[in-house]
Amino acid sequence: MPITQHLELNRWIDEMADMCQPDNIVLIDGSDEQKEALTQESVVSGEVLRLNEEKLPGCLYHRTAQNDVARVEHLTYICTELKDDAGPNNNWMSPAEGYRKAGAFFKGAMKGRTMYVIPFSMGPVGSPFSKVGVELTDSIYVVLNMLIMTRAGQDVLDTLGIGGDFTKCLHSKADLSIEKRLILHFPEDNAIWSVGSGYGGNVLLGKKCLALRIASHMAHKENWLAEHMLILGIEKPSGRIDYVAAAFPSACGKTNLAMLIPPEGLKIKGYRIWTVGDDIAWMRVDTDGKLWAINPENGFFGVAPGTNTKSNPSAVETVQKNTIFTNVLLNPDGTVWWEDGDGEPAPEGALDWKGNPWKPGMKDQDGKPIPGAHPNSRFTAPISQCPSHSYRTDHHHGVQISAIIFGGRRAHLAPLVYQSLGWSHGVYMGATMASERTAAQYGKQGEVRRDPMAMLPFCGYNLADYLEHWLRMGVRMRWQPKIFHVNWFRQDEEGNYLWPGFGENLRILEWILGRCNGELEGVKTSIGFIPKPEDIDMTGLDIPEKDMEKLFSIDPAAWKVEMKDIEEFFKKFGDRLPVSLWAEHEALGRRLEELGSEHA
Ligand code: GTP
Ligand code: SPV
Ligand code: MN
Repeated sequence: MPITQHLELNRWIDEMADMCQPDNIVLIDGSDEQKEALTQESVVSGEVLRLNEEKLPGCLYHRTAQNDVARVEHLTYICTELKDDAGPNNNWMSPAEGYRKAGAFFKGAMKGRTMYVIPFSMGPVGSPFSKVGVELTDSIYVVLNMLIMTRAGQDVLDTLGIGGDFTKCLHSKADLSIEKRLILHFPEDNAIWSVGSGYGGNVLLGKKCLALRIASHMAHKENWLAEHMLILGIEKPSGRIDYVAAAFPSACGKTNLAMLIPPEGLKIKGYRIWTVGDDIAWMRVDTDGKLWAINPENGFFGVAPGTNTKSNPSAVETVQKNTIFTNVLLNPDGTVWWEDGDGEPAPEGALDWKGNPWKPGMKDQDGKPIPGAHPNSRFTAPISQCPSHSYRTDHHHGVQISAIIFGGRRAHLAPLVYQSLGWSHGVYMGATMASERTAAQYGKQGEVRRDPMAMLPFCGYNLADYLEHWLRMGVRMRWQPKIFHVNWFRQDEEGNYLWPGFGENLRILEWILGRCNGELEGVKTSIGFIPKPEDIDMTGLDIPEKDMEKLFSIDPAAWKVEMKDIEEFFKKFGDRLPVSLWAEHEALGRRLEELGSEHA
């Protein structure tokens, strides 16, 4: 019997099964019974462990291979016929070479294993904003994660009917060797091939691969935006909710901002926060000329270290049940622990993310502390378990966006917040974003790299065309969201953060909304508008005035150095980079000459 009613899907499954040679093929229907049976099977095989049923009901524990703990940007490719269509921002292979190289690794890779067929929807099932994918995988861990992160199962197949479009997503762990690892995207074929990894961003193909790399390509053609952005709503006691979308690079605070808890000092104002999404936004200009956004995901794949009842109480509450923990420390009582989390790890019998006995304060041969949890250890949890989750997450049409916020980790240079002078200056601000590298990807930590709109690793086509697309999208809107840049990570001379961050960031969001709603005047500087000091509500927060000044100081000399680096970056894209971005660049240079010193 054919596995589904969809002719092309059946044909493709057969073809992939011929190549991968699984022992059998199982369709994921989305039922609780099947999920429980698969969980039990993976517990028996040791792929996952069940955690303490009393303290963490329904929770699972998983360790990845030690060489497989983050996205691998150097093994991630965009395979288009023309190299220029992938752009200097992507690794490139021709589709023929991609299929050949990865095909060799897929060949027979599922022998002795089951191939699971996961039909999933990014976005509410059946919404015209949503896209369907089908992932074939030999990993139950992937299935269990996809069941949380996406809407998956029979009802997705039902909407697909016998001929609907879907993204063909093929994944095999193969032998998990890094030499045979490739994450390939074929935007022209609407296909993804991922082999040799078992880590989240490389294998949960609905997430970065489909919802950003493939979707950004689709969005370019279909006139919408697929972005690495959180979405959050801020409700005033009057009942009005304003929504913002914010792009920060990986491990730079999206999950935290999306679940923000108002700080003590602002409680009296009665704000309520609604979490719509923490990682990805799909945004469209509707017939009203406004920008509307949905979160295509259904769960969080969040960074564990640093998550505690003080920094992010909503995340802590979210992960108390039905959560998969990956690469954290395992306590002997079947609970979990990570650095800067809550509680103490048990002194005896705790096992670190590698499975080795671990005690606080352990050091390696070079005297470096051995972490109990990997710095990129993660939790996978349903959005619906978040105490601030928005009922709008299931709305096919999403929410209307008032402000777009860009940001990164900058120890120096970028002020706490500033606003663009207009849409194209805002696109320039996003295009010139930079951030210090984190543990979410392989490479040297801490190094500043340019990461336009936090999309450098995720833009599935030439980034110059992407920036042009952003400029054009602005023209399509009759009502443009205002654009801002924030930096929660500015440091003093001793390397201490000047701004407390987390819940306190609401003070900055408040200013942003005040600007959007025309209630507040800004101070015009060479780089954009900054707040009048009295316009940031500092009730209950004691920061010395000189630190606040440092947080907003603009150093024209440092900005000129920055501009040189931006220039080098822009030049990589040659003639394809929109001229109006060069014009913005020159205008900034002129403003720094004219105004810079006044505000230094
Ligand atoms: P991805 O899931 O990789 O896309 O990351 P993310 O952007 O969602 O990052 P997340 O919110 O998980 O934050 C990552 C790290 O940044 C955590 O260690 C947080 O503790 C830290 N962090 C988040 N917000 C702030 C802040 O406002 N200030 C400071 N100093 N640190 C923060
Ligand atoms: C990121 O690295 O930006 C993530 C985690 O959100 S992953 O899904 O691994 O890409
Ligand atoms: Mn992310």
